Amino acid sequence: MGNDLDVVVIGAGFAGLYTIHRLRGLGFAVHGLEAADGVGGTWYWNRYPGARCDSESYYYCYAFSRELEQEWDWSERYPGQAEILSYLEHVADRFDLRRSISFSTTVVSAAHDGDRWVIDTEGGERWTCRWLVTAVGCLSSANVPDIPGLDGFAGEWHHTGQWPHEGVDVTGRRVGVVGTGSTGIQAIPVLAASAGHLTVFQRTANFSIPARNAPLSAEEAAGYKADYAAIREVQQASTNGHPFVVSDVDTLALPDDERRALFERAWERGGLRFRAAVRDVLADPEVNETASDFIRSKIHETVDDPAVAAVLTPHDHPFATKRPPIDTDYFETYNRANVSLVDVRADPIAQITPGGVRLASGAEHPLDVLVFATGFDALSGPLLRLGLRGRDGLALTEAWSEGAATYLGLGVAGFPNLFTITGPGSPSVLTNMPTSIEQHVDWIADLLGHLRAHDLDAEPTPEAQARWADHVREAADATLLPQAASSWYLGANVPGKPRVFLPYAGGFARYREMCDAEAQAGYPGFALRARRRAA
Ligand code: NA7
Repeated sequence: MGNDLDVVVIGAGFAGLYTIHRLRGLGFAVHGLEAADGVGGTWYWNRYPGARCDSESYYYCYAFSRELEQEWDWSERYPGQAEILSYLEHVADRFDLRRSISFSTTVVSAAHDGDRWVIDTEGGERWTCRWLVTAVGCLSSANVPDIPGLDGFAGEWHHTGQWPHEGVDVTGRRVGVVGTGSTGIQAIPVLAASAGHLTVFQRTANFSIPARNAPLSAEEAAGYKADYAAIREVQQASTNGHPFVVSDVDTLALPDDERRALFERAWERGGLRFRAAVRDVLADPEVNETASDFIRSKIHETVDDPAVAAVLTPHDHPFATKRPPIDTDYFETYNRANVSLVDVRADPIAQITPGGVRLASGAEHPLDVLVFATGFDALSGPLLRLGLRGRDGLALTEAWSEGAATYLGLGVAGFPNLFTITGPGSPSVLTNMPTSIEQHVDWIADLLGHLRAHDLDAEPTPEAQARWADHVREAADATLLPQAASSWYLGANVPGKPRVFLPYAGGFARYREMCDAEAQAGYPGFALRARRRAA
């Protein structure tokens, strides 16, 4: 097939693997380029202690193959990193995908030459294709804070998203963790169990719900397998791509004891489903406050030292307006003698010294290992670092200088024949990712079939893109989500990043219907042009 293809797919995680499978099945000459030396994407890189998915295993998986659904056995309620990676490796083998992927191949630039995409790699290879599909993930561009002195740190430091494959032995060592998002909240209890001393540097106290992870019994697994048709139907009709419906209970109408009992049941069941225990949790501030208050009371019940509990208690954003973590013994960990909590909102990190962390007050925290659980340049970051150039040399960095803008999260005006799986402006991180990914890939596959049949090129029109940007903003503004001022949904975690609400908050089912309507109407939001060939 050589290096000239119909389609190049960048990335070999959940999105890239399915794209290759789907497009190959439609007879496209398709090839994947992957920076890592294996498949897995997020689950290849995020090998930090405690790394686990917050979606439950029976639906954090592909739905495109009934056979795959029945063959694969998950061992726990929430799948751990190693198990998800094995699953994706199995998928790559089962569908014979590896022969269509070049590993250890990092894309450094991709430019449209008026006819084709020309893609250059770090290793000096060049690939060309008619259609370029990015499957680079939403959370793959690590955000390491620019703290003075890091280069001179005498111990070892790691970002959780680039964790060494051989692991990090923290036994008996003084470990610091910066960050208490989903990642920090997963890693902290596991690190604390073997570290000599663990110091957590917290900037924002976070709401967290117990995951209640447990082995999956044979009966549970068989029940899910027997029920898959119904499970998938609920997912497709849902707001978040999860197989449960949001309760219709109006908490405000309940007497205090009944409301408390309702939240207690949701707390005992655990997981992201807590959000669905009552209606309007993300729409009505009063409803949200009942949930927020309940979680605050749980923190105070769980943490022995009231002063530590107070620092751990979130007060600056409503519950679930930042991505709500789920945990295993997170708040309990602060009762251990070898764990201390440092409030870096009150006393910020000023410097990393050779021996540890120094705060603005001058307080020193000696460390052997420093862990940055500081998140990612989300959604737009992975696309911006690809060195994309569209029509007439337009750089994506320039096109997005005021913030990321797409049509449906699937394409960018000025970038012909480029399709972005779970790009900014799609529901992506607000949903169960495999569900969104499959919907995107299927939609793109249909569009590519149409373009091939009619020999067309496609790119979103600026008008459609502007309308979509307005709609994404309106959808976010109809919720409490924009109230979390420091959220990565808004780009607020990366210094200098424009503040634009990045994911589409209008719900997966509604989004899917809009995508279907776009296709049925003949893609009116795209300029479809008879194919131009370079002279
Ligand atoms: P997040 O959710 O972005 O969390 C990052 C954490 O790191 C958060 O607590 C931040 O505090 C903190 N942070 C970031 N920079 C700093 C500096 N400079 N100093 C102190 N603290 C800092 O990333 P995660 O990896 O936990 O989760 C990402 C997603 O992965 C997750 O939501 C799931 O979808 C999977 P802040 O809140 O900004 O004050």
